[in-house]
Amino acid sequence: MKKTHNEVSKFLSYVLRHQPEAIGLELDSEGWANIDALIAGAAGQGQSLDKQLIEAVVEGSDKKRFALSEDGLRIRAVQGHSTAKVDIAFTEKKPPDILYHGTASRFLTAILAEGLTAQSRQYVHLSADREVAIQVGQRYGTPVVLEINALAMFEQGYPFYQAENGVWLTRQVAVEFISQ
Ligand code: HQG
Repeated sequence: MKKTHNEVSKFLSYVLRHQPEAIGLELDSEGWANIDALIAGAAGQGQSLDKQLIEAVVEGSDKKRFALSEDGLRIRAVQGHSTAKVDIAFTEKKPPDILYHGTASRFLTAILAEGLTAQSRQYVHLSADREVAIQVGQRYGTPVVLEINALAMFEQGYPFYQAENGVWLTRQVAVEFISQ
């Protein structure tokens, strides 16, 4: 049966952010994979993909999760990695005064005790848009939006980065920079 774009997007997130070895795929340190190798690796797991479908999913991705190389031969996830194989050289960027982090109410006690940590990913993910943060928090339960004093953090020497799709990244956020 033909896969939906959502199914393909989830599969691409899985192999390009988390488990490339699940299909024997090589990612370079910038996260790039050869598209033909991805298609061949997926086929080996009974997952039928073709280049046109992959391109349509990249183009249609609501959060612009993926990027194609200029020559069209390679693909990567632009953020969200947990695999240690990838270490994207993001450029440091001065953040706005406030950034938002959406989480679930059940995580609040731990977050207000130890701060935000990257959990299984490489970075804590932040958004300039409160609405986006609500949607992110909804994935895990009753959403709560935390306000992060990003500029104050930056001015105290904590680096911030912005992925190609606009998502803000930092390694961790100490409790003193978090308010509800
Ligand atoms: C929470 C999606 C307990 C944190 C989104 C979050 C995002 C803690 C969860 C991107 C904690 C980790 C990332 C602590 C943090 N104690 N819980 N000390 N510190 N947490 O999925 O930010 O659709 O790894 O609040 O749009 O939810 O995949 O991170 O709830 O941009 O493209 O631990 O994923 O994008 O969850 O989401 P995640 P996230 P995609």
